[in-house]
Amino acid sequence: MAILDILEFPDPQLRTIAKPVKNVDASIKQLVDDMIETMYDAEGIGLAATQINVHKQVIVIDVSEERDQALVFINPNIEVVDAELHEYQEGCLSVPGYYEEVSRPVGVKVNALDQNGDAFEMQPEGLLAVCIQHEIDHLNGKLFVDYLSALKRNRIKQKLQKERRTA
Ligand code: QAP
Ligand code: CO
Repeated sequence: MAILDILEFPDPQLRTIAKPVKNVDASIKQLVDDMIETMYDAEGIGLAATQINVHKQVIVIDVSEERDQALVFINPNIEVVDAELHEYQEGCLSVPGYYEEVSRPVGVKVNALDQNGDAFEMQPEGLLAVCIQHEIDHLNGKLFVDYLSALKRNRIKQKLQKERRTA
């Protein structure tokens, strides 16, 4: 297992569109294990492969209190089943230290493969529904700051760049 480096906004690699996984083979299982370890190390609830500069459709999420219920989504497909919007204060391991309200549909249905390559479907609720939408956005090169005003987004960008210069 390995802890991987997480790209930070506004790294242009975060805009890369991830490709579907053709075979859930040993290298993908290794990637999933490393992503789970990286997510726990960073104290995150979700991580997309895009964030570690691997442009494959792989996501790991754990919204459990005990941090022992990692979920794996390979080649996820999402469908909105309840378009009513809810606001949630989101953060992102690629935008450390910043949290802002984002509106997303409350009800989604997700189809994906698990780490064994087996297909499954789920209708997540609450935080899990928010998180899966946030992580699928990463696979499409999108960040939660894209939902904010340009003013807010640029302010966050400048502060992050300044923090890195003086770190
Ligand atoms: C996405 O984000 C998410 O700023 C996952 O200093 C977040 O795990 C979806 C984190 C909230 C829905 C709601 C952020 C850790 C973790 C930080 C994360 C930080 C340390 C973010
Ligand atoms: Co994120």
